[in-house]
Amino acid sequence: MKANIGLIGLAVMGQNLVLNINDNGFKVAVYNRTTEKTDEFLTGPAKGTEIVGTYSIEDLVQKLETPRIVMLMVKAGTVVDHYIEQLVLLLDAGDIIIDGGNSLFTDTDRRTKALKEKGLLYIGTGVSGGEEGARHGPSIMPGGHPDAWNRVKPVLQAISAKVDGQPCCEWVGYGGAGHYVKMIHNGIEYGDMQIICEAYQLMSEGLGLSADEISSIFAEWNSAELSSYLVEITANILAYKDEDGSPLLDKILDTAGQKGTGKWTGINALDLGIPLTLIGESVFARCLSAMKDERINASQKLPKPVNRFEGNRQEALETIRNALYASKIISYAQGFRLMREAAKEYGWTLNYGKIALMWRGGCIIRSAFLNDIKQAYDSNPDLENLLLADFFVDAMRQAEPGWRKAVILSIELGIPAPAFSSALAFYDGYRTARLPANLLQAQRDYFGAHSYERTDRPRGEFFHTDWTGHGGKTASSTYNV
Ligand code: NBP
Repeated sequence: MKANIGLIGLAVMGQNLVLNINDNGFKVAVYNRTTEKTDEFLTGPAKGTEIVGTYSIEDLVQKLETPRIVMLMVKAGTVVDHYIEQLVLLLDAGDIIIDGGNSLFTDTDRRTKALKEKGLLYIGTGVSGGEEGARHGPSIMPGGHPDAWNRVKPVLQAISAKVDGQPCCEWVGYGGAGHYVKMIHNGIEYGDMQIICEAYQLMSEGLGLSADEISSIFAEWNSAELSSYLVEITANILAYKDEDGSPLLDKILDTAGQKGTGKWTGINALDLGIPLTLIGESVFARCLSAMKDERINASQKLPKPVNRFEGNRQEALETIRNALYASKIISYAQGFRLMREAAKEYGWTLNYGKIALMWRGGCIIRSAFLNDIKQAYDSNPDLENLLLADFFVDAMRQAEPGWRKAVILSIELGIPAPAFSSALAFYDGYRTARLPANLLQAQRDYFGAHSYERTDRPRGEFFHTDWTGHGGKTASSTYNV
């Protein structure tokens, strides 16, 4: 009997997805560049299963039923192109290639179009949930050639996580749409992690709480509106002891790594002109953390405020909880706003409620809060911004006073809270009808004759002033970048 699907790439994600697909009653053939890994997999985790090993791409393709489905679970970038080039020579029209790695959405767009020319159907799908998710049910965000969807839907929905019986896997849109939504997911993941880290530092350095005390606080927060996988694992991490009985966390070097999806999200936001401040700050916070030696040097030369926390701890904890919740709302509002702009720019019809549902289970950012987002979009699919949904208007109203106090506390104590504070600055800007950009436009016109619009004249009419009395009358073009 031929295999239903072939999978290339037997690292952590590939191996676990294959076992998951096998558990769901589909026969899988596998291939990996390093053949020892294939052998180790077949004699180890895959022992006793129906999984078939192959040692060449030709053999893998021959072992598949037609029309064929080949899934790539390899390092993003040129490795994906390398495998596509080989597969194109072996596959027939109507066969499907799925890239389940973290590919850049513009690469997926390019590949979808190029393979369509050759009669092949390409899917670029986000897969989130790490090792555990891949094994027991990840969140899956497929996009690409729509004709491939009905054929791969039974497999992808079967292996995905389920929430209230619904699969966390739905068709996202044409070309790079699936990988785009996965990129935004990862950006939001960066943001969620950063705000949790800021809460942790305020509690440890600011309020002087121990790792065990902070662990209990996160565990308690995990039972209400902040309930999420990342808060849950944070409580576990803080409670984890090294061999000598002290918290392992205290011994972990404070330099963060990154693989690029947060950076891509920030770059895309800059390209589309959408403020994505919280994710941007989260990427920069990782960059700053990596400048360890420079920071050590600066810590000896640049004195910190001598202020100490002297208030009521319980009240301060409540303000930090407010800051975490409000900042999280800002981050998701910014991320969904960026998706809305991308849909317009790239011609996609994105279903934001379904995206929230896909993220509700299986993935790293899964949280109770995504239900509230889904409900907001269910009641108004054209919602311009999550911050304008009644539920979030109320939530922000309640959290704002505490959030402001937590930011003030961080400033007074000299503890960095870039995501908490920039989110608050964004919020204050977003709900301000008149910003100081009038002065900015005047400055641009003064030095560069860039012209400005007037509040007492219709929009679209541009004026230039000779501010010094010795400038010319010629204005610059009024294009916006
Ligand atoms: P990796 O991202 O580490 O990729 C390992 C796979 O790529 C192996 O099969 C490896 O083959 C193959 N590979 C490499 Br590396 N260079 C190659 C080359 N030059 N030619 C052929 N094959 C090559 O594995 P992963 O962490 O399982 O992730 C797989 C994909 O899923 C990535 O795109 C990743 O970004 C994405 N992802 C990862 C996670 C996660 O939590 N790890 C979560 C979600 C998505 P070899 O065995 O011969 O070296």
